[in-house]
Amino acid sequence: MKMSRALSIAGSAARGGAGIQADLKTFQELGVFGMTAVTAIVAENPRTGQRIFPQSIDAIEAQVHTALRDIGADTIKTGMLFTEEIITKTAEWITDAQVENIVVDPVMVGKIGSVLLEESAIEVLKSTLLPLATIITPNMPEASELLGIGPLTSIDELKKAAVKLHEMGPKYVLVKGGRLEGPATDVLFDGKTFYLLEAPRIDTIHTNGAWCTYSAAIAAELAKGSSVPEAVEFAKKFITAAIRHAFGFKQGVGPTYHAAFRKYDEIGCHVTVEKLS
Ligand code: PXL
Repeated sequence: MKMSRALSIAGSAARGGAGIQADLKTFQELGVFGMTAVTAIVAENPRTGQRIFPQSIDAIEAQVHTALRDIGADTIKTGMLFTEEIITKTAEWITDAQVENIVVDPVMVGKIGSVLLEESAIEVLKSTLLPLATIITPNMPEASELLGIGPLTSIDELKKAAVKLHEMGPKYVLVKGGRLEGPATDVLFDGKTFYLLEAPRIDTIHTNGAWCTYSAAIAAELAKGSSVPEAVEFAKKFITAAIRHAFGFKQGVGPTYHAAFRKYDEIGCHVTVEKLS
């Protein structure tokens, strides 16, 4: 049996719903062999404030090299990279690795406000990592931040942002539009064609890890050989189910449920295709 493989270079989210933990759970759900290189450990404590423990470049590099040398990868996904130096090195490792699919989730701020990327690192992210990506998956605030513009407020603005982000060099751009009113609509753009992916809005506050999980599902489907539009359409169904069956545990914004798609139902996602005029 051929086993597809995905390596996540990202932060560890101690609560288990986001970051490396979301990636591994999602890869497992989708039948992909998951590997990790932990860039930083995030253990948020509302009483003592944010605690982020970045790992040394040596430690991150050792993880990347072990995984790629001994197992190999069909997809590399990046999440929380935190510093300029980690981004620069990650771009070098990705260039050397010659892996087929590169998913760059330009993680900046977590659902509960954790700062997951230093502000000074944004320019380096744009110049080194985005051009290497098969697909980048910003949410609306991340898209605004990358473009240095104000908040996006409509599908039309999401499309314009996708066009500008595409000029930074990735093959595909997915702007995750979950924060607009109405159905949860995302815009995928490949330089010529827009794909608008629409799913029902789920009324819940428990969406911790939703962005990571969505991008991880894309990474897994690409590893198995799907095209980018196929992978994104499947991932949209996967994340919609994960949000619908999310958990409120003891406190705060609870995690999405990574196994929901397999366990419960297939929630439809409507895709509209438009050519750039
Ligand atoms: O969901 C964004 C995210 C990414 N990576 C790590 C996180 C979070 C949010 O909490 O902790 C490590």
